[in-house]
Amino acid sequence: NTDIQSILNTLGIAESNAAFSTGSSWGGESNAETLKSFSPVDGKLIGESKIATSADYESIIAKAQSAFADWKTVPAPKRGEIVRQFGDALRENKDALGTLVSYEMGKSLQEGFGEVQEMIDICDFAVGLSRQLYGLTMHSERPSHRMYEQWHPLGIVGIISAFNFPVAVWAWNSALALVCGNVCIWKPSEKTPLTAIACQHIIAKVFKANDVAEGVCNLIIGDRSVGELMTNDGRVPLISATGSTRMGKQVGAAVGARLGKSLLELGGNNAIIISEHADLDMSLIGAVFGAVGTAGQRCTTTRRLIIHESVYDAFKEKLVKAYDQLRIGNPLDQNNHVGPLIDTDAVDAYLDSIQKCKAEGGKFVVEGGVLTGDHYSSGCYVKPCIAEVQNDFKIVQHETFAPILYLIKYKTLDEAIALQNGVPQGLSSAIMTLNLREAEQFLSAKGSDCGIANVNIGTSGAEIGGAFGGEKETGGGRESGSDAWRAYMRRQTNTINYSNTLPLAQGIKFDL
Ligand code: UN1
Repeated sequence: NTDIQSILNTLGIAESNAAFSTGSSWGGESNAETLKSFSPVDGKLIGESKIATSADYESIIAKAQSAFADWKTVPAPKRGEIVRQFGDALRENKDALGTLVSYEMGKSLQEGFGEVQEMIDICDFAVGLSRQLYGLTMHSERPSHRMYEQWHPLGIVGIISAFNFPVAVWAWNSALALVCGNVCIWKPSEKTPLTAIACQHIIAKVFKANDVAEGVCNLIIGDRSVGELMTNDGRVPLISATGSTRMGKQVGAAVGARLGKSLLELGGNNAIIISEHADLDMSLIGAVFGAVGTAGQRCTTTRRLIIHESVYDAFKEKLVKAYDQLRIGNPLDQNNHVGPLIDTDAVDAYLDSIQKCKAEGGKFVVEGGVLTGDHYSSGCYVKPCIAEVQNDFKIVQHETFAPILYLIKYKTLDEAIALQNGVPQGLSSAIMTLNLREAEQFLSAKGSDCGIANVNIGTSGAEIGGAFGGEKETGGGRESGSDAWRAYMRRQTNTINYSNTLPLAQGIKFDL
């Protein structure tokens, strides 16, 4: 743990116990309550921070508003230059930040580094984007007229992120929001405040070195009441929220009631179809990483395998053997495959889902359970498990954020696609097949109904270059690559008349 202490020092966590930060200035009312961050790795208290009050929130909004007044006038490529330097600062801090992600959240060290890599990649993407925020030009129906559209910044973007990707999701949102000319207020998950504070230190240094106004990126620590201040606030035109479908419905309703914009990234119930034409060895890696990576706590985690009857038994046998070899333990030890769940509430939800699955008739081919003993003293380590189920079980229709994998058998591809689509969520999906007809049908309009559909790749581990998000109860938002930047801007249509008359559109005559 001396290592962890030196990492906390490197990242500047040790000296901050604040409820909020506007760029480089940290604050919070002195009587504020504190939020404690315990590591799921060993159960130890890592640090604590104050919880923001509504007065703190008001001072953040004021700083953000005044920062926006300057930032929106900075040319986009110059904003891109700041984001480029932020990417470099992340490169310098990759080891420290990735390790803290692993320790505070519990994902494996490699995945912690991978998460910081996603942040670096989105910065690179945003830098290029800063010279490409293209609008279209149109032909006017009137002579000597020109029409075109421009994209302008929105203002304050409120970012609500989840514990499972405690830093990358903020970076996807803020890197794009910043080059688009917005300012951000970030409310991280109350389960992972320290990684957020580390990120704020990193970006604040870049701002300071460039004389960028405080308040371009703001951090506000708190529970859901702090999130509610933002979702109900007309001064925050866009709320980008990642989390459960339950949370998203509340956020969407609150933001919708004031006709604000929301970008929602909610639950998944992702399946891989394993066809009779699949390469089973490849499928095994995709399925097992998808199901147990991040201890089943990604929104893209593989929750269901829909397996052709002719390969069902053979594949099940491979899975059982693979699960037997999984090493569960301290995620900072690179020999382990699976780390802990985020907290003991998550362990209870996992146990409850196993019970419910059994009650509905699920048959476990790999049993679950909570691990005990010296190495598991946090009480957050569980065994990844596998159950044979029917797709219409209530528990199978529900996203449990834990490593529980469901097996379902199919006969025809049409049936497999119907099963894959037959859940309320629509985030990620995949088919394992070497058959072109099957692959193309899966990707066609009568195929997967998800925002992400892969062939011979599992459901998790999307690259940042594509638009990330899903349909139905996943919320419909798209973040990260492609043209997801448009969600962070407002479109303005401009028509310019350079003639010496004023012709009206649609041929309307209006003479005085
Ligand atoms: C999430 O789980 O909220 O595609 C994001 C993936 C990662 C991002 C997951 N790149 O699995």
